[in-house]
Amino acid sequence: MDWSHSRADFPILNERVHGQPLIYFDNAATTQKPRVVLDRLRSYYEHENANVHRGIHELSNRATAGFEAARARAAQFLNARSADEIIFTRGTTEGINLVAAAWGSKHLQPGDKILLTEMEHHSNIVPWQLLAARTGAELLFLPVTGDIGLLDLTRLDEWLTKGVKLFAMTHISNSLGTINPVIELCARARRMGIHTLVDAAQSAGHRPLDVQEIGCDFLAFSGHKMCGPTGIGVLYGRQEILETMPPYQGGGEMILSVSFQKSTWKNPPHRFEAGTPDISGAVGLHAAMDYLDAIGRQKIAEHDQELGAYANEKLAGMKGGIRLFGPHIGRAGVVSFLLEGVHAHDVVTVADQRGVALRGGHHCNQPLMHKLGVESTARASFYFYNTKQEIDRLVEVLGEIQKFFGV
Ligand code: 7TS
Repeated sequence: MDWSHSRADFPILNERVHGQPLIYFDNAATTQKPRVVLDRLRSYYEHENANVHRGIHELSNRATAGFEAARARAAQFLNARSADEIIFTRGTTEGINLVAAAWGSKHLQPGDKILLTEMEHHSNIVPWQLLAARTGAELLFLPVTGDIGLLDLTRLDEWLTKGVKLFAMTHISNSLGTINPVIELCARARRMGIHTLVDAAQSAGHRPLDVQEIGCDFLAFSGHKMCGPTGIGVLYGRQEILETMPPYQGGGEMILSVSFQKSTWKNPPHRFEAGTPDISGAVGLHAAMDYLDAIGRQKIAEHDQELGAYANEKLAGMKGGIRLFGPHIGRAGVVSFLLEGVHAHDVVTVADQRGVALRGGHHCNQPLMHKLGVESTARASFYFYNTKQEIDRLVEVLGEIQKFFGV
């Protein structure tokens, strides 16, 4: 497959930074946006902009049609049974907070347990800590094994015990590049009557996702990590569970009737979308989903894995000390590493001077970093518009950095 056509769809990839051609390797933080998404945002504001659901005038009808078409498209993108299972959020973080607040406060008792893994992003830890503090529930963490960063599945049944009410797991680790077997994890939880939530922030837009095949109860993702705009995301929730949940926030759009003392609310998904939503974000996300499916998510997944494996192999082959994190095979397009004797922030700062955008830090995985015995790593994360030549350039730049720091 010739990926140079896709690359040409992204105007920003022609930028120069510090006088150098840009090599954008920070896709786990956010991806770049193709022209079709930028054009869709512009046409929305030029021809359709109004508030949704409330008006009877033509523009309001156009905006509502665009917003609800995006919901139906998201349902199709995830193979949800119905568009009523799709809630628009600000992103993965808000999706998880919504479940913690609305599902958690209704269904959790003191002493109940929530199972997470040691490789979770802070956004799949902190909302549960807040919920635990409110309800008296307890958090458990499924261990990760060593630097290769796989979940210890041999011990999973020890953790899927009676008191566990929810198992929330990341699909792909944003710092290790581990791809977790979510179908198996959800099936094993379901057998024990435990609900499941999949954090798909790093997998949506990178591989096919089918919530019925995964068998999860909730799944959250962010539009901005898959070619869509910032500020929009999706929470999938199984309909019969959404119906049991009280609202997350109160306000306009989510009510049936309001009196001074009391309100009644709409059915899901509107019950969970108080206030004016990110309408342009939703229609922009619709364009992003169409764009990704025109390329093919399976092809994107294969390309990601090829780039991840290539980078892993090239970095492992570097002279001088380098520590690599994450699985050696079957990894996603995310590679974390440390050059011996050079702080991750210094690596990122010097790479930036050469036009290479990396990320250095704890990647919102502080407990995992602690477990690995490091404070931070440098990370290169890829998307389909990246090339092996760019990875070769990264290796060259890292060699220059080693020389510069005399290591
Ligand atoms: N879950 C995972 C696995 C993530 O990687 C991220 C963001 C989030 C949740 C939160 O997504 P948000 O869109 O709600 O912020 N990860 C990263 C990252 O790796 N670098 O910057 C953000």
